Parts: sequence; structure tokens; C-alpha cells
Amino acid sequence: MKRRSFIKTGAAGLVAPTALISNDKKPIKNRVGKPTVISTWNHGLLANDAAMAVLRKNGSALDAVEAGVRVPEADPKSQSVGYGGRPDEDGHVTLDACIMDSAGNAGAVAFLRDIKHPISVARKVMERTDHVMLVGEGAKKFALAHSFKEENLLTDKSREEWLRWKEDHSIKDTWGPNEDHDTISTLAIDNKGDLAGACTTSGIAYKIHGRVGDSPLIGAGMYVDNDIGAVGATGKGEEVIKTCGSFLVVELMRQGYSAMDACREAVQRIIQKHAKKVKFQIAYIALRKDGKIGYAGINDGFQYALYKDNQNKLYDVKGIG
Ligand code: SD4
Repeated sequence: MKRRSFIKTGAAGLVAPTALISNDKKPIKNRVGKPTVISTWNHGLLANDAAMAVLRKNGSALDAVEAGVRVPEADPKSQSVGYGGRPDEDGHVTLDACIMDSAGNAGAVAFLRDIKHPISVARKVMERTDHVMLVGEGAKKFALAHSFKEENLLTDKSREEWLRWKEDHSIKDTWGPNEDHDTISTLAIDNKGDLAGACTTSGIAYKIHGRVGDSPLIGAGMYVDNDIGAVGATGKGEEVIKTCGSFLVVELMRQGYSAMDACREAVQRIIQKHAKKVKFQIAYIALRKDGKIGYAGINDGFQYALYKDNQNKLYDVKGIG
């Protein structure tokens, strides 16, 4: 019997918390990959460069992922993240982010306004409080108290597009909430073999004011277990939340799934819940402790950037939906 069918057909309770992959001799946690960075989407290439620069100086995976995602957060051309992000339906840029380190510590902010680097605020929440998540006004107040600068994040381009959407939003509009949003999730392994992950976004464009997606939710938009692997999500957050997506992928890897199969299984579970062809996009990236990567998306169009063995490259992913 194949290990997979063994797990699926009634081994519940027999699977050890850090199970082995069938032919490997050592548990995953003892098979440590070399420095690697993987990120979602095209802007992941520049994020990977910044993250790998940290790892090359022997920096931690945590410092690497933070440095990585700060690049698109500051880039007005990345209209799904940080400064220049597309606003909600009322014209406010509201940001969601979370970060996790190798010790299982986590920090997050949601519905944060006027602060360019939500990921760094999330890290401060993790390191300077015994809370995990701050939202809205409270998150902003905390950020200002920690010397983050208040600034207008709505660029002319994003404001003009939002105005066009408002003029014309109808069933014919082309700027609907489900289009053009590329959250960045960045995952890294450092020289010590430790893992970390970061996820940051302005969320779905023209969302209802107050809406929070999966990206700041630990276990939904991103999850790290230093014995197993790190996982990040992108796409329609509601579906990721409802399936605890990133946590699910980590748990599947713990049970022995390859990084690739774990991502595919988590995507399949969403597809199966929808009778018709799924129009929205959900995609996962995974970085297992041993350096193996996984990725899967519902529809064509998802891309991930991988920096490994001195090469930083962008890859297209064919949808499985
Ligand atoms: C959200 N997951 O707010 C985010 C959006 C996203 O690529 O990932 N876009 O639901």
C-alpha cells in the first residue's frame, strides 16, 4: 500500500506528529535545506533579491522575509501591497499583514491605514507585545507610538482607477473586486536551517470598508512550523480563511505529503466545494524544511519567484481547477 493511501484509509491516530516521508530515513525536521527564498507573483523577484541579500550576510530567515516584502510594500507599482495599493470602495487604502518566526512566534495587523510597512508593524506586535494581532485605529496608534510615519498611501494612479470604478461599477465593469490583486507571501530558509514567513497586502480592490482577508490571519494567509515547513497564500481570502489554507498545507506535509501534493490537495478542497468551474483564484506556495518547494493554483496565471542555487527566477503555474 502506498503511504498516501495508507494515510487516507484509516491510519488516523497512527500518524506521528512529525511523520516521515516513505522512503526518507530522517524526519523532515532533521533534513535541513540550504538558503532558499520563495515568493508569490512577479514582485516576488525583487522581494527575493532583498531577502537573499540578508541570508547571504548570515542574517535570519525572519529578517530576510521582512526585508523582502518591504520592497513591494514601498513600491507604488505594486498596486496590491502597501504604498500605492488599491483602496477599498470608499477610497481608503487598508492594509493587512502577518509574520512568523522559527520559534512559532507570530504578529499581525489588519485594517491598518496610513502606514507604509504593515509587515514591520506586525513584527513589532510580535516582538514588543504579548498579543498576536492589532487592527484598525489601535494598530495605527501602536505603529505611531513605535515611530512609524503617518503617510498618504493612495497614489494618483490608484485613486484615478478607483474613481473610474466608482463611475462605472455595474455588472459590466472591468474593475471588479476580484481582479488584479497580487498579495505577496515570502518564505525563507536561512543558513541555520530555520524558517520564517511574511505575508502583506492591500487586499481585494474596492472591498467593503472594514473587510479583512486571509493575509493577516495566522494559519490562513501564512503559517510556519519550523519542524515541517512554511506556507503562504494568495487569492480570494474568504476561501482561504474557510479552509485554514496555510495551516492545512503545513499539516498535510507533516503527515507525509510532498510540498507539491500538499499545495494541490489544499487547492482541490476549495475546488470541490464549488459545483461549477471556479472563476476566482487561490494559490499556495510551500517551502518544506528540507528545501523542497510546492505550489498550486486553481486557475492559470499564478506565478511564483524562487531564489535558490544562485538563481532568482519567475515561474508560471498551470491551474488545476
Ligand atoms: C485578500 N488574499 O485580501 C488577499 C488578496 C490576494 O492576491 O491575495 N491577492 O483576500
